[in-house]
Amino acid sequence: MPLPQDYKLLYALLPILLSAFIITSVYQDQHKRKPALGNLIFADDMESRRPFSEAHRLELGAPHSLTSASRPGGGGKAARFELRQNDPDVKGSRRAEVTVVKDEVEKEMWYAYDVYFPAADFVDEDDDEVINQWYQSGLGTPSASIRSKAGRLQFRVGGDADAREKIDIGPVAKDTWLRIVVHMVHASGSEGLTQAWVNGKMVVDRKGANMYPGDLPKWKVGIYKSGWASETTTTNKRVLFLDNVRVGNASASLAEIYTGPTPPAQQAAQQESPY
Ligand SMILES: [Ca+2]
Repeated sequence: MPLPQDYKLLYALLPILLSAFIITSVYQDQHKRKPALGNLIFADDMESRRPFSEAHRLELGAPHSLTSASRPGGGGKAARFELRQNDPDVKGSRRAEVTVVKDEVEKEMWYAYDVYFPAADFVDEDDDEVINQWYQSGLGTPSASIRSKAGRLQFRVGGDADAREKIDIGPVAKDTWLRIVVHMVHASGSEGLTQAWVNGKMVVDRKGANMYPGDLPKWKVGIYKSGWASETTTTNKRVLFLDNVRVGNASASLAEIYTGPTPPAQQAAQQESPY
């Protein structure tokens, strides 16, 4: 029996209607899982079972390299990084690192995280390690990085690999949370800008090149200890915790990127700074 004209039209349109329904569902599902971030292009409070699940790439050599842990001092969860001297090499050296953003990096950016160094598992020594770096692929040692060395945090930055400036930004305070915020205009020329705050206090305000000529850097956090690839040092283990990792674009602000529940001004008034 021939179908009425209306049914023929319905059957003809059915594949199109179904496709539209599926596309709409997938879009809505993605929308539900990714809340609007405003001017932030990455934000992870580490409360999910998998820390850094939305990051660009994980560079981990062992099961202990990156785990989900209780936030020291309470208040939910944090990401726990552990690097051991005898860990397998990852990309030619000892590292437990995450590339948070790569392709999303633009000329002007904001970066922020909470970091916690446990006294028992982060013993001071002269041999340094990188806890955060801006790395330009194929161009060797990072043009900008935050390192720990002999109990001090050091911001190393410049447009010439052999003459990067070393700026002391305070002690590697133990068993307490440090909130680090960095604002950068990435440039290999004089228009470059590097600003940093620790616990709301400005510790770097530097104009000038903060990268080598070439592509914009990717941003990495974790533990990278190049010395351990070829030698032992006075310790064989490094542990740190990260929480509230955020990356913002040029339209972000210090208040928006700040990694604490309270704005910097109030925070400074309520807490005694270790600096
Ligand atoms: Ca958290």
